[in-house]
Amino acid sequence: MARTAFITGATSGIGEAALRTFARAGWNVIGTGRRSDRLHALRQEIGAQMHGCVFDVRDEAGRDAALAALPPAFGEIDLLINNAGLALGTNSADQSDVDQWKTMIDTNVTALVSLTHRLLPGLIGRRGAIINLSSVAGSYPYGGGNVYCGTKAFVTQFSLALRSDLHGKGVRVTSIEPGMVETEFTLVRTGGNDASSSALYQGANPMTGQDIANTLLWVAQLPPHLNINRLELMPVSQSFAGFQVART
Ligand code: NDP
Ligand code: 8X3
Repeated sequence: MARTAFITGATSGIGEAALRTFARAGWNVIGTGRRSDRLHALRQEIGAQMHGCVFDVRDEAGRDAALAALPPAFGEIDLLINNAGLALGTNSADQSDVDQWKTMIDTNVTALVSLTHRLLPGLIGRRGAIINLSSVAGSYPYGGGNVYCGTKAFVTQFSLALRSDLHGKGVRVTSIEPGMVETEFTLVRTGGNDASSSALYQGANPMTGQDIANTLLWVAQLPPHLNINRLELMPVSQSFAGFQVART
């Protein structure tokens, strides 16, 4: 019987590529997002193997209504991919908008833990798996990253701590930590600034949503006795820079 993956943030970027990739590999896929037109188009493309759920991940009532309405063929979730997330702004902390900070925390942290908690009993029952989209931003701080970096550090550590709590229960948990992936991420982060999004990726040969989707599928289809705890990926063009020193 086909396994079922629940993929949040499937209307764009990594999640959208994952939806197609898992469906092609024979999984039943549930894709979520706020943009119903995109989910509708994906359903048309992928067919009966896909079910779309339109809700804002921060809206628990909307999420639970969507879960309660899952068709029977999609009711038993084997894999949760917590992918929906965003960065807002690149200003230094003192110049940042606190409402943007709260939106990142509500989306990347609160909604992620709430959905995980909601699906955990079923995942334990089915000896399923959870893959969380963290980021290199969770390990390497950078100027203007402030709360986004903080949310991703949370996602990584939450993933590792979940592994401890799930000890002996046969549930796999993985933190995926990509560097630069060309998606709508920078468009969202800059409030729709096409030019600055294109400039960031220009000539960088960044990773693609498909690169990450292939990795997600590989992790998900490993033999059940094998757990990837965390996995960091970067394009070859991206690497590390040094510390900064403010001199008087
Ligand atoms: P995109 O902006 O292309 O996709 C983000 C997805 O998240 C969309 O499908 C969007 O759907 C969904 N989403 C965002 N907010 C909400 C919300 N409140 N409710 C429901 N869905 C929401 O970005 P990526 O594909 O790049 O990002 C996916 C994940 O990967 C994120 O967690 C991001 O932090 C992480 N990541 C990205 C990297 C990159 O360089 N791109 C690198 C490392 C990690 P909709 O708008 O329709 O609701
Ligand atoms: C996205 C990667 O470096 O823009 O998480 O924060 S980065």
